Amino acid sequence: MERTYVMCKPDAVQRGLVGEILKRFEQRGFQLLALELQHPTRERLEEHYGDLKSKPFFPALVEYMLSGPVVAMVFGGINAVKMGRVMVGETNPLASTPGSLRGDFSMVVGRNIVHASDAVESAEKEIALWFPNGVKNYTNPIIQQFVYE
Ligand code: YYY
Ligand code: MG
Repeated sequence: MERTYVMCKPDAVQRGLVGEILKRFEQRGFQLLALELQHPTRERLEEHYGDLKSKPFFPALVEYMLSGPVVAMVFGGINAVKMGRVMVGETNPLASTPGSLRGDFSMVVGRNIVHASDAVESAEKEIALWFPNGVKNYTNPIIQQFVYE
């Protein structure tokens, strides 16, 4: 089962959008594998966004992500990574279609409410970073029988 890392950013937590974000992944058929409200350190955020270190927006991105707690989540599913990106929408909310999370709940790139991994390899890295004690698998017969064929 493929896994993806999804994170409600501080603006989503402050705006009370955590339930909405979780609901959409659940109702689509993703399996919830981990969920935790966290107050991330600067070090963890700089690691999470490590490939963006040289970008001009990096300092502002880290400050935004440090502005309040986040909700870290892991979801499993067939094509979970690609599907997760579709649920979230484009990086810039201006390009995100209504129906996607960013397309429904955000206006600007610097407050785009939610993160989802962009590749299977980065998903596994992010899961290890945000859940260093590991994430257990469990079977869900409802999803197996009625969401998948
Ligand atoms: O994966 P995704 O979040 O869609 O975009 P990334 O290119 O990985 O950038 C991470 C994060 O950085 C983005 O969600 C907002 C912020 N950002 C920004 O503030 N300004 C940009 N021009 C690009 C990205
Ligand atoms: Mg990204």
